[in-house]
Amino acid sequence: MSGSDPAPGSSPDDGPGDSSGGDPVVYGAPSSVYVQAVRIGLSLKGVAHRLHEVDAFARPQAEWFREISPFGKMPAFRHGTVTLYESRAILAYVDAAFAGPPLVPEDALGAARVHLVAALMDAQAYPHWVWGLYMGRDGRKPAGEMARHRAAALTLRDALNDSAGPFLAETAAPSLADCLAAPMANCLAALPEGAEILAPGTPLGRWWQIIREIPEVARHLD
Ligand SMILES: N[C@@H](CCC(=O)N[C@@H](CS)C(=O)NCC(=O)O)C(=O)O
Repeated sequence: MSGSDPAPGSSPDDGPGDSSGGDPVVYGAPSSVYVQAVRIGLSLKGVAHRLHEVDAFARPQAEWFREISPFGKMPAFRHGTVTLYESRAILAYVDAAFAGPPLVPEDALGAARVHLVAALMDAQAYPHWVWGLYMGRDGRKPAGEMARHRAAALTLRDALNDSAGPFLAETAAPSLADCLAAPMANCLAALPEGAEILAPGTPLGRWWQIIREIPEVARHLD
């Protein structure tokens, strides 16, 4: 389904490569939760893609990368003449441009729920689950800061547990929101807080048991 550019494509200085050949190209590191989200979306749609490895955390960033990702964040994306950045925009494009199961429902409320959960992943899950609890694990951040992340992480858990499931935005199949949420929950799952937030028997815990086993998702989780 997906491949990874070999060594020549992984140097930050050798340009974005040729994306005119058909398959979309995702630029970023396979360990990035946002890169994983986009790759999950492509796989769920059944779209073959290439990963062009770029480490957006490395400095200096290559000029060609800043041209396709002006804020220097991964992933960036190319499909023929189309160039995009920001995971939610990329996923929306992938959903609309390719056949395959929809990542956003057509009905107004269903679509709104997906966009709400996707927004929560950006605004709450990334800063608190990933950047806060995961990056601060094993005493890497001060206790006071960790307490703030823990409180926000639990508020997010409570909001997500309001969903009737089976997927996070109450869709019958994985949506754009699940593409973003699965890699972030995967960071959490490795932590003591994960046992609480993804507790079996809770809506979020049941979701995690299902989503992590879906092959198109599992193959991109670190
Ligand atoms: N809102 C962006 C966030 C992307 C993002 O924060 N990516 C991180 C890696 S997970 C990154 O590239 N960080 C590099 C940096 O901040 O220098 C999206 O949805 O794509």
